Amino acid sequence: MQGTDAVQEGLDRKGCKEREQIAALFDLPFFDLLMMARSVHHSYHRPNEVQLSTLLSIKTGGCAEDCGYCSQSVAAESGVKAEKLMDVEAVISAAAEAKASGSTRFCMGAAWREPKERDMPKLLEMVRSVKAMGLESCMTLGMLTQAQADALSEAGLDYYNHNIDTSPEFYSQVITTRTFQDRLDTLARVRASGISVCCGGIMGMGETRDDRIDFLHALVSLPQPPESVPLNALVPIPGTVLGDMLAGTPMAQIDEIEFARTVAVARIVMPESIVRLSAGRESMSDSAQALCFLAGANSIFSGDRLLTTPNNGQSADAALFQKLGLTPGS
Ligand code: SAM
Ligand code: DTB
Ligand code: SF4
Repeated sequence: MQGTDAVQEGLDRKGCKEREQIAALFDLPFFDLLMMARSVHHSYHRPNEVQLSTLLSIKTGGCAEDCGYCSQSVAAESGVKAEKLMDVEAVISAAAEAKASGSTRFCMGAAWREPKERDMPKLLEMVRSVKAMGLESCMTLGMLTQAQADALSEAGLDYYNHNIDTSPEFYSQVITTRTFQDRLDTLARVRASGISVCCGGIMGMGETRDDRIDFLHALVSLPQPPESVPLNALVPIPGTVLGDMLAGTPMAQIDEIEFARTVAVARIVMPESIVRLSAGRESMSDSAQALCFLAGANSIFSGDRLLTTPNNGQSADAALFQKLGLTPGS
């Protein structure tokens, strides 16, 4: 194990795109890693601000993909019913509520392998309406063609969320219906369209430390790092492959210190990115969340729901922010 000075020197010399440097960060004593991450965080961000995003599932369930963690896959027996794409008016009223509750970004998620051409006009209208309300817009709709990415960009979409989810090596144990390369291809189209990239993954799916290193290495190896990096802790949903496999085996899920460690390494290797402490906060203690904020997480999903699972809710988050002296950021 190298000491902090040697790791810092390696970073200064070789940058943080080398796998070896990322592995060395993971190996640091926890408090040294936190100190380093906090120092990076102070240099690049307002240290006590946490940005709030609100999620809305605009098209729930019935998805043809087989992502092992997801309640919305047709392969899951989670009880989530397939619904059709929401109307623009209903999306606008949810966005108004999100804005009133202090969110600055509204993220619309659809359970699709990819959007159909017939859905595009409605999706573009949603983007324009959310933008007109003074909110940042984000969508996550699955794979995109270049023409679809360009049309969303033209409509004013600020961010597109498309996760690599895990390491290239572990990926095929989680999803078989589309490849890691498919994800990279969509990310390249999003980047080419001028939309900012939101890309991260899930911890606690049974992956190893090496997978977490390779996952972060894949993110920093993109032609440009994502502007926004959601780090999710697996929400084990009964009826999903991973939910059923991991139910009752808490050890298989991510250890809170290891999760905070992953946040800290992400903060150091992607200093300018927003790192979002995403799904999984409901099962985390206040202290575990505080560690993640200390490690450099500076965004959360606010509100009672994520897509199909519960989230901490506004009053719990307000109380936590009060305890920690955090303020909602822009
Ligand atoms: N269908 C689109 C797609 O997969 O690109 C968008 C929605 S999908 C639900 C967005 C992301 O949410 C996934 O890539 C995954 O990282 C995360 N996610 C889904 N279910 C989760 C769960 N049970 N626990 C943690 N994260 C989850
Ligand atoms: C992301 O990385 N996490 C969000 C968002 N992108 C779309 C989704 C979390 C979903 C958690 C499980 C659910 O509510 O179904
Ligand atoms: Fe479909 Fe997205 Fe769920 Fe995968 S994560 S099953 S693509 S909704």
